[in-house]
Order: sequence, then C-alpha cells, then structure tokens
Amino acid sequence: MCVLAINDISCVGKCSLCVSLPIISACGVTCDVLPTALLSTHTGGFEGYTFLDLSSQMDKICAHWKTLGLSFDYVYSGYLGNPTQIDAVLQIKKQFLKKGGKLIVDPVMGDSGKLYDGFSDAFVQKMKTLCTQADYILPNATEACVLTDTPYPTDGQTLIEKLKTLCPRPIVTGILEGNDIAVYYTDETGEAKKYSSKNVEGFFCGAGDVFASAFVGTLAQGKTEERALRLAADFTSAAIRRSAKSVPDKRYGLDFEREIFTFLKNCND
Ligand code: PXL
Repeated sequence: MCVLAINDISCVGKCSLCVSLPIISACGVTCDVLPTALLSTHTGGFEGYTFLDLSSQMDKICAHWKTLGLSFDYVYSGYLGNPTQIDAVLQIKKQFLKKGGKLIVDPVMGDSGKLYDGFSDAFVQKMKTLCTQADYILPNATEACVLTDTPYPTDGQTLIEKLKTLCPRPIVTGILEGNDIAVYYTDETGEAKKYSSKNVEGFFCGAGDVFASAFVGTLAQGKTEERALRLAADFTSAAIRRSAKSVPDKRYGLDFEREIFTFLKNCND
C-alpha cells in the first residue's frame, strides 16, 4: 500500500509531514510526500516564523512523477498554503489516485474557534469544493463549523448532518461534551455515531495531524473505517495524556513517539 501525503513541512513543532511520515511508516505503509510549504515552525503561537510557498515545485514534482507512471492507493491532503494548491490536489486525484483508491482530506484551516494565520473566506469556500471530491473528510470542530457556516461550537450530530451534504463520510474530531471529547462519524447507513474518550486539558498543535495520519495508516493496513478511527483516537488521546505531563510548552507538539509501540500493538490485537 502506498499513501501520498500532501502537507507542509514545519521544521519544528511536530505537525504535518513531520508526524505523517513516522506514523504512516510505522503502520507498515509507504508514505510518499508532496510538501506544500516549508516553515521554520508551524503558525500556532510562534512569532516570526518563515514561510516558503512550494506551489511551483509541486507542479514540477508532479510533472516528473507523470514520466514515472506513478500512482497511489491513498492521497491524503492536509495543510495547503493557498487556494491554488486546492486545485493541485484535485488534479492529483485525477492523475495519480489508483482506480478504487481513496482521497482523504483533512481541511486544515483552524482550531479553538478561529482560523489559522493566513486563511481567508475565499480559501474556506474553495476547501468546500475539495471536500465534495473526498472519500473521507477529517475536520476538527472549528473546521466543521466553518465548512457548514455554523457558529462555533455546534454539537456533533448537527455537524455530521450538515457535512454529509459535502462528503458522505465526514469524521469530526475534538467535539467537547462535558468531561469527554468525542469523534463523530457516520456508519455505512449514514447514521451519526460517536467515539468518546476522557478529555485532557491543554491544546496541542499537531494533534489533528497525529489523528489523521494514524487513521490513514490503519485504513491503508486494511482496517475498517470504524476500527481505524478508534485506533487513531486512542493513540492521539494516549499521546495527549502523556504530553500533558511531559511537554511544558505545548507549541512544541505531542510526545507521540513513545506511544507508537502501544498503538501498533493495538493495531495487531
Ligand atoms: O497542525 C496543523 C498545522 C499544520 N501546518 C501548519 C500549521 C498548523 C497549525 O497551526 O501552522 C503550518
């Protein structure tokens, strides 16, 4: 199985490709990469970060891949640096996704009720189009609200019903319900379901990328959608619980590495 992960490289802060590569590879799945931008750190809380847009390189990379006749079982997109890169993902689906392959879109745009630096309403509108072309979308609660023009926060059931008009299999992460945090999703019949864990205080940049990478990696191992999202949610929760104690500055991301062994063990149970 071969995944193409389209995401940025944030050199420090453990998100995007820097978590997708180790997690998807640990699942025993090839992870090829298409970097969308190169940043010194992610944009969540650091001052003065550098940002190099790699759009023109993406075109050249894809042109070379065409000559090699490459194709992928899964295309997984995350942080896209500008609206044109959304068109690039749509092209990549047409040119490089195998017949019967899956496009998984994490519509990375914001968190905690706010859009990240640099994201506009025009970008949100275009991201809706990309979601209509995806087999699965993985928005967090904030992104689910902006994609459905709903105030933040909104309950999981309502978000799933609204997101189904964009994509038949939405998976919404980070829905707070009292002391719990839930992932909402749909079963094959389209009915909304949820998987809850105890919430741990403290926001970590990159937690959504850890979840999405584990979901993609386990789906590519052949797990069902429901099993993949439960494994991914358990892995992310364990990494958050560990990091709440071991990471003093949350901007530096999750201490996920030492949870990989248990995650893989759970995958094989
Ligand atoms: O993890 C989401 C993410 C990905 N990439 C970049 C980011 C963020 C969140 O802030 O800034 C560059």
